[in-house]
Amino acid sequence: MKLDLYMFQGCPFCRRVLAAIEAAGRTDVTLHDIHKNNDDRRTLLAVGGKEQVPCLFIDGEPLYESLDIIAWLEAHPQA
Ligand SMILES: N[C@@H](CCC(=O)N[C@@H](CS)C(=O)NCC(=O)O)C(=O)O
Repeated sequence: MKLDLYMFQGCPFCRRVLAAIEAAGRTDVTLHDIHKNNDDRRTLLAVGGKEQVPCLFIDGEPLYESLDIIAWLEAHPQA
């Protein structure tokens, strides 16, 4: 399963998700900082339909809302 987290560093909701990823010791989530990479920002808008972060792409399917993302990650621990 391919996991891509669209985020930016100053976003408190992103930090909440990042803290959960770190606490779980996950290494299977690729980070995409939309403030550092314009292609990532464009991809988020094109696929997700809005620039809101955090957004977790699960095999290319966007999931918004930090608490929903954390709940999904907890329900799907790294193999
Ligand atoms: N309820 C959302 C709030 C996310 C949010 O407000 N993110 C801000 C950045 S800190 C954002 O992306 N704002 C721009 C937008 O919503 O288009 C969550 O918990 O993930």
